[in-house]
Amino acid sequence: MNSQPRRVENLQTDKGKVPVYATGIVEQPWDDYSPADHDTWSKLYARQREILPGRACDEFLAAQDAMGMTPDRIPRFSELNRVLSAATGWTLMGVEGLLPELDFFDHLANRRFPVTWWIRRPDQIDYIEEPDLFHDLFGHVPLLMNPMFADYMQAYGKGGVKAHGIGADALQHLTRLYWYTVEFGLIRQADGLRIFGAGIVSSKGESIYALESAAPNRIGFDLERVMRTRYRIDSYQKTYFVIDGFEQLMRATEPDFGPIYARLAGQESLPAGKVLDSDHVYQRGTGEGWPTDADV
Ligand code: HBI
Ligand code: FE
Repeated sequence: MNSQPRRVENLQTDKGKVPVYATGIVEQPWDDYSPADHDTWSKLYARQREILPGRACDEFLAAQDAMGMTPDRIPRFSELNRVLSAATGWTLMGVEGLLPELDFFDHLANRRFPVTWWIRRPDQIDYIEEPDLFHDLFGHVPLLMNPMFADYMQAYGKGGVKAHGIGADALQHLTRLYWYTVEFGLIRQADGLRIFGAGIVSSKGESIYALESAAPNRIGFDLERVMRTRYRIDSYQKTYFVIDGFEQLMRATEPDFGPIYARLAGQESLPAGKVLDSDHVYQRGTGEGWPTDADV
């Protein structure tokens, strides 16, 4: 489908110029995808599946195979939903793009994952700023087949709805938890560190960088440490956090976050590249190539 989504051009908001997408749920226009769209999916799928064995965690690879994603063309959400809803009760729904946070949290809280219906153009194959169908479907969706991760994502959504009611600081702290786990998380396996974050598994460059580069820090996951830590939007991460397993994520979201937000309110946010004496350090990065501009 060559027509790009209805994108309300960069509105001036209190956060400066941000791309604001027309929100709303859309049926996947599967018959309208062009041959170029299917070819982009197929190229990206093959390229990632070429480099992910040995890099992505076992659960991710097993789940992607169990879902029966079609490598040669864009999968139909309706077909994936049959398998996914039977496995963990999650369903996919098509959206135009980034949703307002409360909408997004509410969908997660009800086991609905929003998937962008359009895929990047061929000339964007190596990088696209906003999440497209490949990022969401290839990156985020497979792990929703894993019961522990599926529970974590729903708990995160419920927490997000609550945090939205508390205020911006709570939301900022919770967004960092999403960023350093769901998007850019690493996990420890018996045979080494592996990737589970969607932002990494959907990117060739970062799939290699996150595990093999000497530049970034790799630090053991600690909930409040993560929630204090700024991050990068437009470059590879300066720090990757490593969970011991999905149970650790589940346990982390069990307590009421109220007291945690209260504690965090009195603490400085940490620069993305900082290492604390209290950190469990897998790698203290060299910092080579780190951007010098401000972290988010
Ligand atoms: N909307 N469709 C979509 N997908 C996301 O991943 C997403 C979003 N809106 C907000 C958002 N992510 C982030 O702010 C999360 O940290 C909440
Ligand atoms: Fe994402």
